[in-house]
Amino acid sequence: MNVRKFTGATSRDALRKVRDALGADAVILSNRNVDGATEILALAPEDMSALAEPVAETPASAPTISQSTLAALAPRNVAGNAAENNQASRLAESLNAAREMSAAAEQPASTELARMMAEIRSMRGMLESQLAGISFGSQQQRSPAKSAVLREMLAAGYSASLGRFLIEKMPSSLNASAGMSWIRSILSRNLATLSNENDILDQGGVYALVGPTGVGKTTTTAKLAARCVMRHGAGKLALITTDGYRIGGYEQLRIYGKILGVMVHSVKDETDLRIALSELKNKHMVLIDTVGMSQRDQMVAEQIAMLSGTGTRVNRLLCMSATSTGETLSEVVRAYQGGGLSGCIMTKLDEAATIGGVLDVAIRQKLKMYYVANGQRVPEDLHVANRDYLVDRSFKLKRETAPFQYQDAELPLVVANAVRGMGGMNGSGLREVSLG
Ligand SMILES: Nc1nc2c(ncn2[C@@H]2O[C@H](COP(=O)(O)OP(=O)(O)OP(=O)(O)O)[C@@H](O)[C@H]2O)c(=O)[nH]1
Ligand SMILES: [Mg+2]
Repeated sequence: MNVRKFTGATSRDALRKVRDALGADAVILSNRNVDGATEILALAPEDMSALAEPVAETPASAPTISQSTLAALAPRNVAGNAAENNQASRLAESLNAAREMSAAAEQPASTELARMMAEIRSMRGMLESQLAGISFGSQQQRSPAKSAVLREMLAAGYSASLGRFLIEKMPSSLNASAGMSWIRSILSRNLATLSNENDILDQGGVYALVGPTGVGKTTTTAKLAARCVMRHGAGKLALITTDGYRIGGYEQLRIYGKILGVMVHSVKDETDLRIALSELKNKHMVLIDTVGMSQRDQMVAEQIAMLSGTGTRVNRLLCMSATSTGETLSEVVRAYQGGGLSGCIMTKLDEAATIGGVLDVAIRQKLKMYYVANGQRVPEDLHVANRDYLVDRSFKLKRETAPFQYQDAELPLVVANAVRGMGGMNGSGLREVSLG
């Protein structure tokens, strides 16, 4: 493959040079400004065929390794063994070549080219993941504290991608215990919680509790209703359920309503809900209990449309059971996100062996955590979320997770997989994690 560089005072000049040298069908790989001039990297059309060859086999013609890749590999190059060095630099070169080429995907000239670019992108993903594994392996040798911290995070249920992201940023001077304090403070800083319960109870408004089946929506609605009644009186609150057609659905909330002295309205569809909300607009607070549905159910989108189409602002609070895995919860958030969730409520804290997964998802998705439910008792088992307590607790929970623990030697693989799964070195949601 023969990538050529053309420079011109303007884009037009540079493009003319490309056309003169390589013809009208030249493939532009990149176009950027360098010191006020335009620099274009281009490829002759006949050279495109070279792109179809496996990238890993063409390190000799690959451009130089990028600075960030070098930085990731540097320690290994000093201390590591020669074979691994070679493997790492071959990977780095191939990765760089794949990167350069995938830049061309911005202007696919044909389906064939698009197909090749897709292949290149997938190779790039694979190479990035392998590099991450190798670079982590070398870091592991240099800094056992970082490995120990990562192992702790994984055992607490946090994702490998968040773990890897944070231990990379963790100051190397810290030992394992200071490292854990550092991690706790970063996690806590990034977990948004209700600063004061007045924000919801005194401000009032319409809140709908949504989420998968059986996570505790009805129970939590009753707990919230009780808190509201205790503070403002039963007359200020109304309850609505969209759970009218399941046997016992309406009944469950109606019983709680009766105990609290609050009317419970049952609605079937958007029109019903619109009418009910307009009749109840003089209420300080309206709580809507919704029918639970799997995040994989297409009805979720209909429910979001129903709640957003009433003309009244309905704040949707997602109930996330701490007993679900982080993977499941990520899926849940994606499905229920719709036009935007106001926040979340963690339920079943009392049943969960780890709560890192739910905290991880809340941090990554920037979901403000309002409350935490830790039992079946209404109204006692509901607490305003406290970020320091939750993060601390995530590492302190006694857990029977021995069969799920990773050995040191397995950690590089876990990290490599995390990079792959997140679609690159900077997984989604992680770039915005604040470190100080
Ligand atoms: N241990 C524990 N159980 C809870 C908690 N919250 C709710 N539950 C129990 O979980 C079960 C389901 O609770 P519901 O409130 O009916 O859940 P839901 O989300 O309304 O369920 P669907 O309407 O069927 O989707 C009940 O047995 C509750 O008592 C909690 O925080 N901890
Ligand atoms: Mg329910």
